[in-house]
Parts: sequence; C-alpha cells; structure tokens
Amino acid sequence: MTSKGSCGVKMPEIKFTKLFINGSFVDSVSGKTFETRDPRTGEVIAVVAEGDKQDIDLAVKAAREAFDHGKWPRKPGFERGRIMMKFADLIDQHGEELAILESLDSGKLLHLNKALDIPAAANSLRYYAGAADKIRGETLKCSGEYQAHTLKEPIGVVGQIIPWNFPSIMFFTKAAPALAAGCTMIVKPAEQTPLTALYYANLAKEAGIPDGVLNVVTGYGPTAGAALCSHMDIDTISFTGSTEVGRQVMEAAARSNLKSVSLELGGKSPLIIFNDADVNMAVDLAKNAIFFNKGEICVAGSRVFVQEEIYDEFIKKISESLKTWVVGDPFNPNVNQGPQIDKKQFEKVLRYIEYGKRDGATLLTGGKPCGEKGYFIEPTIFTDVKEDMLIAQDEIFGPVMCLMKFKTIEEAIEKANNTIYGLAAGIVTKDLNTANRVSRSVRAGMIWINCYNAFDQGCPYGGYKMSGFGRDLGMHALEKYLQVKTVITPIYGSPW
Ligand code: TXE
Repeated sequence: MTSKGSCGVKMPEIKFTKLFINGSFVDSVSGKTFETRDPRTGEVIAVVAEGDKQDIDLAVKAAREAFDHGKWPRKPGFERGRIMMKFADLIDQHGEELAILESLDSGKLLHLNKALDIPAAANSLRYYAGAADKIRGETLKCSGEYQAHTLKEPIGVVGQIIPWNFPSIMFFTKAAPALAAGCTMIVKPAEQTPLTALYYANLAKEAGIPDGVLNVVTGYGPTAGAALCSHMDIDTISFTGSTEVGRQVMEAAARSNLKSVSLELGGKSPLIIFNDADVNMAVDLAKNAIFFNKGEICVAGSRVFVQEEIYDEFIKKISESLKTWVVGDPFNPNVNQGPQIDKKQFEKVLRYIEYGKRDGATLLTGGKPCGEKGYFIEPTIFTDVKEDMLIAQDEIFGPVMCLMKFKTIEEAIEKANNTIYGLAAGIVTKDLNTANRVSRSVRAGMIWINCYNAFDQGCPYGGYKMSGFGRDLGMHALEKYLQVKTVITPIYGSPW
C-alpha cells in the first residue's frame, strides 16, 4: 500500500504488516488485523496483523528455543556486537524511508526523525554493541576458607512493551541492551505505531540476527501486551507507558512467575527558572521542554516555575515568541509541531484544557484545536495555575504548559516535589550553588541544568516515585538483562 505524498516527500510502500516470529513474517493465528492511522488526517495508512495470546505463545516458544538451544547467548560477545553494528549500518542505509514511515505513523516531525530519532536508534545499537564483549563478573575474597567469583549471565527471554511517542528510539532503547546481554526477546510496539518496528524486524534478519532472537508481535495492550506480562516463560518485562498500565504489568508479573519488571512511566516534570536566568534562553528552554514532540514525551516540562522578578518579562516574551510557532504537517520542514498521535490523546488534551479553564487558570495562549482534520492542537499556556488544579497534577501528554510563580528557592523545591511523579526536572540559573542545591533536592531521575531534553545513549534515565523504577540507557540498562551468579569454592592454606 502506498500513502499520499506530502510537501514533495514521496511516501514509501508499506512492505511489512505481519507479525515477525522466529525469523518469518506471519499472519496472526486468529487471522485478525487492525488499522494504523495517519494522525494528520485520521485516515487508514495500513492494515496490520493483530497478535494476541496465541501469537505471544508462539513468539515466546521461538525466543525460548533460541535462548536455550540457539547460538545467540553463546556467541562470543564481539560477534554479537559485530551483528549489532551491521544492524545499525542497515538502519543508516534505510534512514530516509524509516524517517518517513515514522512521521506517517506518529505525526512526528520528519526533519527531527532524520536528524534525531533514526540516528539515535542506530547509535543505541552501536553503544551496546561495544559493551557486548565487556560483560564480566568480579572476584571476591571471602572471610572463611573460600574464594568466590560472580558470573553475569543473560537473564533469558525478555518482553519489551513500548509506547508510540518515540517508536524507533524506544525499540532500540529496549532491544539493544538485551541483544548485547545475549537475551532473546519479544517486542510489542504500540498499536498506534507498528510500522517502523516491523521494518526493524526485517533489518534484524538481514543483519544476521538468528531466527527467534528478536520477535515483533503487533497488537493491543490488553491482549498481546497482557499475555506477555503474565507469561510463565518470560524472565523479565521492560515497559514504557502509562502509570496506570505499569501497575497492571507489575500485578501480572507478580501473579504469574514473579518475573522481574522495570517501568518507565508518566511524569509531570518541573522547569524552575530563577531571577538571574537569561530570560530569552529560559523562554527557548521552556518551549522546548513542553512543546517538543507535541508534548508527547514522558519528561515534558509541563510545570514551569518562574521566580517573581522575571515572571512578567517571561510571560511577555514567551507569548510573543509563540506568534511564529507553526503547527501543521510534520513533513513540512518549517513546521514546529505536528498532530497528536490519535483521537483519544487529542480528546484527552482538549479535556484537560477545559479543566484548566473550569478550575480558574488563565489561558495565555492557544487552547484550541487547529486545522480542519487530524489531531492538531495549538501550543497552550495557562497562567495563574494553582498547585492543586488537575492541570498541575495530572500528566496531560500534550502541548499544555502550566506557568506558576515562586519567591524563594525553598518554595521552588517544595513546589517542584509536589507531584506523584519524579522523572525529570530542569533548572535555569547562572548560580552554580543554586543549580547544585536544587539538583540534589528535587526527587527525579534526570536533572537538566540550563538545558532540557538532552539525552545520550550513555546517560541512564528513569523515574523516582510513580514514574517507575529501573533505568533505560547507559550501562545501567544492561544490568536489567543480566543475572548475577555467585560461584564459591574452598581454598585451603591460603596466606591471604
Ligand atoms: O498508554 P498505555 P496510552 C501516558 C500518557 C498518555 C497515557 C495513555 O499520559 O496520555 O499514558 O497513553 C501497552 N498490558 N504515556 O493509552 O496504554 C500498549 O499497547 C500490557 C506515557 O497509549 O500505557 C502500548 O504498547 N501492555 C508514556 C504501551 O502499553 C499494555 C508513553 C503503552 O500504552 C496494556 C505513552 C496491558 N494491560 C503513554 N495496556 C511514557 N512514559 O513515555 C496497554 N499496553
């Protein structure tokens, strides 16, 4: 199937729409399919195989065989690394097509997919490819007449459940460290964005990843996703999504085989701007913090606290600067913000805008849908927001900023921490001590000082409080996919 072109961009043919199990593209056992839609128009892009429990069972069986009897975990680490490097190179070679598919399926900006998302996907593979032959245990001196060493072994069969806001980045944030560790896996992409995941499955095969090592089962959360979480033969689940579903994932893991779980969940991150900040820089950071990726990012800086002396100037400058902000077709390079992912999220964001107005916050900018079709929403800023309002407490996951004023550093810290979440925080100040003090006082897994939304494969990220636990990226993520085994032997007559 080929979709409509846009802004001179030729739409690629959609080649992969079936489940990828044991190295082959197959229909679902039930024969069911679902539609994936273009968020610019709401129109169907493709019809994709809908996997459920039976397909998950087949994928887990293939992954288990590949783990127990296949060669992946037993391959020398450098060989796993070499295949992962080839996989990364293939992503680069197909980067243009992948970036277009990603925009089509998710409404993300094409130029950013090309510059950021697709290269970051490939680079995650490269980062962990380099680690694949450096996994090691330690030698331990025991107090009695024993000596011991630890072995780091791959944990086994992994279930990876990913969301729709960063389909490519999330795929490799999860799959790359698991591959490096020697695990086999089943990836369940979000039902809104299955297309690039299936494309990656094909590239995995071309790169030489053995059959059964990386399976992709497209389908819905309550069926395919839930079947993964309660499966008796999966050793760990890595989940990114809503806090509500995170709780269900943990419950299913506890009720089945007590598999380990790591959860990267919602957020309501604060951006704290102090009096000494460069106001122009603060305005740019605040816009980036909340409007980047249409606010569909777990670390979105949705609560912006501005110190009282610069509050009025900040408001004037940010509303002025949004006059040139363009919401529209993500294929157009001049556009700043594309459509929300789907009707459900679009309606959720608009509902929260209504709650904001109802609860007495002042609408400074935006507040309305835009365009005649699709899921576009104006960049929206509320002032006079009170901490207990729904818009200041709940994750909206859209382009809605809540602006609040503060007087002292103590007040800023208290307000920043007044949330059930703890994913990220930003601090804008020239004062080193203020930056350090606030960094240590805010309970969040990622702190940005005079920047926002900066990520690197080497920097772990994840949440405090109800934003979840466990870390993605960095060497910390590798640990999620490894078991520690301790081996003890007696040693007699040692002088030490
Ligand atoms: O998330 P879900 P939704 C937040 C954000 C958003 C809200 C709802 O606030 O508005 O969640 O989005 C799979 N067992 N985030 O409904 O349902 C699902 O198929 C196992 C923040 O899309 O959590 C998809 O693959 N899996 C977040 C993934 O979980 C299940 C990114 C996420 O979907 C399942 C996305 C189940 N019972 C949304 N139910 C972030 N942290 O970045 C669903 N899934």
